[in-house]
Amino acid sequence: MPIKEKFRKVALPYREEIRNLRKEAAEMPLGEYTVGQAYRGAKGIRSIVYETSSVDPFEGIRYQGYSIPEMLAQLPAHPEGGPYPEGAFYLLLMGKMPSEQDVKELSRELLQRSEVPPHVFEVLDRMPEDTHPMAQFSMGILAMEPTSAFARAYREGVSRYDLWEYMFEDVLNLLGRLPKIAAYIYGRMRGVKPDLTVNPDDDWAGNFANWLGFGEHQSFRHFLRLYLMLLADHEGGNVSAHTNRLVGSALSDVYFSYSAAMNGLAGPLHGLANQEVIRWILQMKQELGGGVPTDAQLKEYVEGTLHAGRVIPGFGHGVLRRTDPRFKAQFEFAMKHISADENVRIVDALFRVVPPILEATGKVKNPWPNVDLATGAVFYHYGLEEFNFYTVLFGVSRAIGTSAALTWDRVLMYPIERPKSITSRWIREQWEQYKESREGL
Ligand code: HAX
Repeated sequence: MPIKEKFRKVALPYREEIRNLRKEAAEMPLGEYTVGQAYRGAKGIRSIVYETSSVDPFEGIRYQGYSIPEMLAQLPAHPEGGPYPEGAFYLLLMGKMPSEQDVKELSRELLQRSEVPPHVFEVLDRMPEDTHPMAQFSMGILAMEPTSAFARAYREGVSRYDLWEYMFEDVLNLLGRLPKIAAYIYGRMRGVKPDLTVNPDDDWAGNFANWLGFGEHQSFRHFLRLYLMLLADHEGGNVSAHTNRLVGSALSDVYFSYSAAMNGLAGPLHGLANQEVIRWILQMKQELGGGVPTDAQLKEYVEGTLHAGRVIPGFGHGVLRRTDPRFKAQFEFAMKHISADENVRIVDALFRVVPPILEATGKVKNPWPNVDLATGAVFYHYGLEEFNFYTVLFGVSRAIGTSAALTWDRVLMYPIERPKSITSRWIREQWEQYKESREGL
């Protein structure tokens, strides 16, 4: 019998057995936490120290203590619109709001570091054109590894106390180069070689918009800044930030760690959800004959998606328990600038229709929109219709926060991460003893 068939006979009954054990033993304490939490992806277990940001389940993210509305009010903004994302990096790293001057200096420094070693583009050119842009992005980042100052310093025996300085060099180079790599990938998707000339009078995100081919489009540039600022950091436990930190904790350099982080961001339950939302909306429109569906049609479509055993993209969260303020900021932008757009109107309708349906399942802990619900509708409206590319934009943003955090990890010399794992066999044994001890009471 083929090994897969043999394994299926073992795996499926075991899955059932563990499903029962998870239910029965969910409340059994594991130290301060429970078996249920261990099985649910360590949700709510405080075991990561992450310096730059923190998520409150009801209020959302705070960068160094500043909420999204506070940042939108206080971060320096470009005259044509949008907070400078470099400002978020400054805030996350330094713990205080940058001045206009701080942001301009940083922007200039990142642009000076934006040159991508030519071999990186050659590596990308060797990949089949239909390779998912996130696979290209991850590969492009990894291809820069030979340029790591941190790896060289480690090889040369630099003291552990000083390694963070080399990490910081890598981080700045990474942030400088990522927009060019992303723009190159976007160009490949459209069969064009982008003009990657730096305009020193433009900001970091403005140059990125130029390289993507949207330089003349003021609203796009405005939204791109907003987007890159909003998604930069979301504390340390989400898949991309945690991966970056975990891999970095082995003293792998930032090219290794951020490439790995991007492989996690590429998952549909995480960053890929931004492409999945618009893909799902477009498919819905096609199946329902186009236009904005009625609420009744939407309800039926959403229920059909659930019955097919799929998730509703753009809703739910591992930590948040209210509508994500990062969604609100994007949605407010959309309602202000492009409220007549069909996809924006569908997002508006989904915001109304989906939460009660998810709530009625009785199991979804957060039925409200997450950060990814409105993104695609806006980029699509502005002509960036290649939705497979959206997660790359997320990836450029996420580098801002995770790199600031990783720099702090090295400054503070946090050790290699190595949480204790347990087996289901061990849990079952503990569970039997626990039950016995409680029966004796
Ligand atoms: N649609 C359908 N079912 C959902 C759901 C959704 N949007 N959100 C949660 N559920 C289900 C879960 O699959 C789980 O079902 P099972 O018990 O049968 O496994 C149950 O409700 C309880 O899940 P939860 O505790 O509420 O949520 P999790 O922490 O397990 O998962 C997810 C959080 C974000 C992965 C989840 O809400 C989801 O799959 N959402 C849709 C995908 C999505 O939009 N992801 C992007 C999230 C934001 C982000 O990270 N962006 O990068």
